[in-house]
Amino acid sequence: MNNTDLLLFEEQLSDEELIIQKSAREYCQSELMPRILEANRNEIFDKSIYQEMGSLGFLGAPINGYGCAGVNYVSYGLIAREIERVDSSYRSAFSVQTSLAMHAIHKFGSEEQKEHYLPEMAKGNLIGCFGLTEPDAGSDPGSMKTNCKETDGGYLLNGSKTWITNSPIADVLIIWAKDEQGILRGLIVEKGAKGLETPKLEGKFSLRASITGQIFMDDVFVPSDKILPEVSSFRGPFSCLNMARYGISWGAMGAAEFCLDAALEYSINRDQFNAPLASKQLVQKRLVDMQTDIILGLQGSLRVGRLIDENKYKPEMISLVKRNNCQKGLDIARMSRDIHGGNGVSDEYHVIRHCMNLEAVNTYEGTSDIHSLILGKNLTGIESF
Ligand code: TGC
Ligand code: FAD
Repeated sequence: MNNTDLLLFEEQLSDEELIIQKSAREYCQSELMPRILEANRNEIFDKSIYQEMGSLGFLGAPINGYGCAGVNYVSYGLIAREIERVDSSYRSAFSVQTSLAMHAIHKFGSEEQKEHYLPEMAKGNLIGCFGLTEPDAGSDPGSMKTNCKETDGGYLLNGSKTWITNSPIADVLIIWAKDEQGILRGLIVEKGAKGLETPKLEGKFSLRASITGQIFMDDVFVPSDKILPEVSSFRGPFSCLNMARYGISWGAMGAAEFCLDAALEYSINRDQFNAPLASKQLVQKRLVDMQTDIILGLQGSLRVGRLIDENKYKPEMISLVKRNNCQKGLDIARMSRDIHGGNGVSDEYHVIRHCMNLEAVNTYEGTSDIHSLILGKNLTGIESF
């Protein structure tokens, strides 16, 4: 038993899960960690990361067939945790491709759509994005204005989306829009379509190694065979969000683990008042608070993952771990930054980057407050959105 794995987390993993965890950790530490400082400073997202992740079977990992690995949801969570131990931007890239874009096509697409898009997306040759949020419809996507009207051979799509991960570099855009009857539709729009613009959002001081943009659609023609045939309500995008939110609950703990390890090492090695910082009771309490929240947060995600794998999950379980782990992850990152003193605001120590990232992670995929309200509705039976 080591000092950090007090509840023997790893004993609960199968041999296959341990192998996946090990290979994910090795790739992330050897290939992603050396790139992140410059990528974060200069807002670089290196598209070849998608092909690297594809070659390791990470993209669309829980999907069976279509060139995907077909692993369980616990393994998917373990991959998210390892990626976000390096940076939330890279986990965002993994989540959007796997759980939002590929999952939407796999769950709601036609056989032709699956065969056409999924193998190339699994290899990282086609990059996906997921357009739900609009300038006036964030927490309340039901009030979206983006619409599609039937025309000869397909639909004409009009509207705008904002805060969309990957939109400026996406080849395959999953767009959510209401039709003339007010029914929600999922449409696959391809890069280069006439009337489509995807500008980058500038000035983002969180997830700087992820590219985020807007989507403007002016009479974009979408042929009938690019409509996702199995979606006709918000159950569609929310089902994708369930899986992405679950992955985030693991990822936030990966970032938190990095921050705890950094705070531990720093406080053991830094002397003030003739003794290591780690010898001070105040510092030890903070380190132990961090450790406790990580151990319990990982147990929560593991339990939800097992329930997803047994097909026994409810969305509220996912809200519980997304909300808890993101909030705790952010608190841990801030504590670690404080323990690092002045050095804590230097990106060379990496914890300020995790603080900045976890601000956005706490907000996207349903803000902390929205998950409180989902859980509040479940507890009281009273809706309060
Ligand atoms: P409501 O009336 O409750 O439900 C409408 C329909 O949806 C169904 N539903 C769900 N189905 C599956 N899973 C869930 N979690 C579901 N939640 C609701 C529901 O059963 C109903 O189905 P049907 O067939 O009967 O019509 O919907 P509402 O409009 O009252 O919304 C409730 C609320 C507030 C919970 C919802 O709007 C919400 O979750 N808001 C948060 C928005 C959000 O999470 N946006 C995320 C955008 S994507 C993103 O952030 C990507 S970041 C990516 C990255 O870089 O990692
Ligand atoms: P608002 O909904 O305006 O909320 C503002 C504040 O009000 C929050 O604190 C919120 O909790 C609170 N609030 C809202 N409603 C209530 C209520 N009923 N009661 C109490 N408090 C309330 N979206 C996509 O579709 N695809 C993406 O790929 C994507 N990527 C993103 C990447 C980044 C970096 C970021 C920051 C966002 C991304 N988003 C994406 C958008 C994200 O999902 C939204 O920002 C999020 O859902 C919140 O919406 P909003 O920003 O409009 O905030």
